[in-house]
Parts: sequence; structure tokens; C-alpha cells
Amino acid sequence: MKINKTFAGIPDEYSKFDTSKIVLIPVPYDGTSTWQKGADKGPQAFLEAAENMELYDIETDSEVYTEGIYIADPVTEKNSPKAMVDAVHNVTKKYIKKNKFVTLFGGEHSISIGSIRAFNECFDHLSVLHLDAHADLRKSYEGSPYNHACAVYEANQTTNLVQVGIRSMDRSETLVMNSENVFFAQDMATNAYWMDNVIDLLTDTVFITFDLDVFDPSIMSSTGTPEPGGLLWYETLEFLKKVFENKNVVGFDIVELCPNSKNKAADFLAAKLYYKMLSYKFSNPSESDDFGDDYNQIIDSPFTKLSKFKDDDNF
Ligand SMILES: [Mn+2]
Repeated sequence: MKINKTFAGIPDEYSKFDTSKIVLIPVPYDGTSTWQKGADKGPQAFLEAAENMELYDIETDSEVYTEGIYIADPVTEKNSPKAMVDAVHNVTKKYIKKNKFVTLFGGEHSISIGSIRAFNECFDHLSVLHLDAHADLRKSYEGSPYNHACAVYEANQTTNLVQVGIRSMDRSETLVMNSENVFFAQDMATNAYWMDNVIDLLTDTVFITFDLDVFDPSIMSSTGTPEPGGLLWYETLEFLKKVFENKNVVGFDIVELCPNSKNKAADFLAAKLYYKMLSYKFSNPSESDDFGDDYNQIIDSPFTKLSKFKDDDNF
């Protein structure tokens, strides 16, 4: 894919690297998807839809693009799933270290193995909030641990993983699933407190990995493996807003847009979702300027691994 334009057609002055707080990394990758192919076309469709989006957010009374949104070079490594994950990991870490608010747009969900690994190396006590129809907890699938069906296996081992919207999984995944941290769609439908329950399980520092198939197929059909019974628009926004208000969200990725040329509404939904998440992040006065500070605090300490959840202070 080739990107000649700024995000959503914003003026050049808001798209320069040095002055942008936000970095968007497109990852047009679809190496391992198993049913409908086309997630590699997701970033292009997302960017095209974004160009037709109005940039004033009514709800937050803000124009978040003025914080600056820089589009990084797309990650195009395709030699192997592992090489792609390594490339995503490296570029994500590079931009985190430059104190940017790093966001990624896939591509299929295996890209998140790289993004989560980078955030987990750079932030202590990381929670990964995983919105998805699928558990994605397989250790390997079709011979590779870098398959989309394995997207959060590593996160489940190394971070505080909280899974939301799950409604499809393999029996084998029940063996590794941390069931106390899982919100099945069928239970959410009858639990008026699920949003607060999720927030209670998150540490303060949160990375969101958002598989678009968590949405109901009635509003998001352009995805590789749609599942009935998903989230709708306003409940999703209400939930995300709560997360951004209550936690320090340090970055996010959105994956699995598999565009359909006959239904652009789904592409537009993805663009709007991305912009909403930025609007929530930067309209929260207590958070708007300090994401970089959080990173600076840990530059001085060695990145900690695995043992990080031994102290319970953040729960
Ligand atoms: Mn999924």
C-alpha cells in the first residue's frame, strides 16, 4: 500500500512526525487467516473511509486531530508470520520510545502479538484489554504460534489479559483461559455491571487490542470470521469511554477489517471507532499530556518481565 495523504485529510501541520502526539502504524497483513481473506486491504479501506469523516467529535466537543496524527510507513514484512511479528514489535517499540501515543491498524490479529510484546516491554503492570468474538488463545495453529488464532496466547502468559465479548472458542482453549478475566458475550447480555466488572480487573496501565469482529455482524460484516451476538455501537463507545476515563490507556490496535467493496459502512465504522478512541484519550484532561511521562518513569528502571504481577498494589 502507498500512502500519499495525511490521516483523514488533515492539514500538513498536524501530520508531521515531530509535532504529532499520535502515531498510526498500518499493518496490511493477511498471511494466516483461515476463512475470508482480505484483511491486508483493511488499512487502505480504513484510511479511505477516514477521509470522508467529519473531524469534530460532538460527544467530547473536541477535534483530536489537532494533537497531531503521523502515519508511519506501513509494516509490509511478509517473509514469514514470525518475521512480520518481529517487524511490528520493532517498529512499535521504536515509536513508544519516542514518546508517541502508538496506534496500529491491521491486518489480521496476529499483528497484535508484536504490538503487545512491545508495549509489555515498555510499560510495567500492563493489562491487555482484548475485545474479540474469539478467544485467540491457541498456543499454535496450523503449525505456527504466529497465527491469528494465537493472537493473545503470549499476552495471557505475560500480561494481565482481560477478554471481552468472547463467543467462539475451541475446547482446548479452556485449559489456558483465565476464566475470571473473561467476559463471554452471552453473560454480558444479562449482566448490567459488566463494564464496571471489566474495569475492576484492569491494572492502571492498559493496552487495547480491538478485533472488529467483537461487534455484531449487523453493524460490522466486513471481517474474516463474523459471529452473531456481538456488541453494538453505543454500548461499545460507553465502555471504551469508561476505560479511557478510568485507566491510563497507553496505546491500542484495531484489527481484522476485511473490506467489502459493496459495503463501505463497515470501513467507515472502523475509521470512526479509531477517531473516537483518540477523542476519548485526548479529551480526558488528566491524561492528555502525561502518556509520555509514564514512559519516562520507566526508562530508568530495567524492563521487568513475568514477575511483574507479584505485587498486588495495582489491582
Ligand atoms: Mn476474532
